[in-house]
Amino acid sequence: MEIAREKLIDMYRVMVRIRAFEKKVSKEFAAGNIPGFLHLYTGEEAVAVGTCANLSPDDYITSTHRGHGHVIAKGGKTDRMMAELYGKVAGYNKGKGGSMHIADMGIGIIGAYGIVGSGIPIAVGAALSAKLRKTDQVAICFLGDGATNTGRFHEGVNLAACLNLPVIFIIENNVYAESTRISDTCKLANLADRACAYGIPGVTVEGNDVLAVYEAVGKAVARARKGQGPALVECKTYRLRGHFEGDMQTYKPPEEREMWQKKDPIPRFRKYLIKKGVLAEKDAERIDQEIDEEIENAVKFAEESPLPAPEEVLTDVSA
Ligand SMILES: Cc1ncc(C[n+]2csc(CCOP(=O)(O)OP(=O)(O)O)c2C)c(N)n1
Ligand SMILES: [Mg+2]
Repeated sequence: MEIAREKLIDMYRVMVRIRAFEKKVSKEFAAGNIPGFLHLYTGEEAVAVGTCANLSPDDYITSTHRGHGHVIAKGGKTDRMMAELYGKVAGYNKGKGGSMHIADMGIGIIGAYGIVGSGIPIAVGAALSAKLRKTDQVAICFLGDGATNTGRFHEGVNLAACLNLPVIFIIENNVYAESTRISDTCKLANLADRACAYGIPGVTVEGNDVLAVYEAVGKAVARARKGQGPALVECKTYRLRGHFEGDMQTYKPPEEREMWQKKDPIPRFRKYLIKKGVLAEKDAERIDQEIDEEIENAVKFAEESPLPAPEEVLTDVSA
């Protein structure tokens, strides 16, 4: 597969941006500067980046409680995201949604959902809309291994299959749902095998290899754009941090953590790009520095924005 040099470099840059954003957020959260709850995507960046590198701005994604990576990979701006996490007016949801609910309709991010599996029917609905409007848009549904055990998964994937909708389900199999191993709640070695219950293609890829993800999702997207219906791509990955920030992770065997640390997708891709002559060491360092500056500016942007006025508490909410 031939991928343009600029595209490869951009994929690296976006992975670094996700990592740097979350590293900063983790620090600011620990210092008490960010309210609420945080679920970091650290270690899983190749999944969002390899997937979204196949999309255009008017394609749709739905995201999860672990959504920073999806939003950044789809083109979300780190300053408005940071402001949202700080609960400030300049944030994507005017500071009222926080880490788990970032949306930007203008670039197809039709929501992140804290209720496990609830992005599934929404992505299916977006794909139905694209089909009825006869566009070539696709909808990507990011979901966790745990979410495949919800009723919404069965209903959503089955409906998408029966209506032949342009939606791709990206299962981020990071081994755990909170502290529960997927092997304790599902007897399949590969979650992609669930696809055959719905009569759609399913493939398992190494989720820490951004190019493997890019290629597998690319095939699924091409099929969907041609009207050939949904597909499922399972990306085997690992969250290098806890379920939430503050999780002691006592349920993870140390050897498992060590093994996955060695498979960190970012150093792995960087090494590949340098070896292939796509990137020189000093170019990679420059990208890392530029991203660090961007994230520092994002924090400044968030700090300078006001909190929402108290009288705004009941606007933009529904009940
Ligand atoms: C319907 C529902 N049940 C339980 C929870 C609590 N909860 C939040 S995240 C999570 C685990 C989800 O695991 P997985 O789908 O594998 O996603 P991951 O956190 O690993 O990215 C649970 C049980 C919830 N948010 N929604
Ligand atoms: Mg999981």
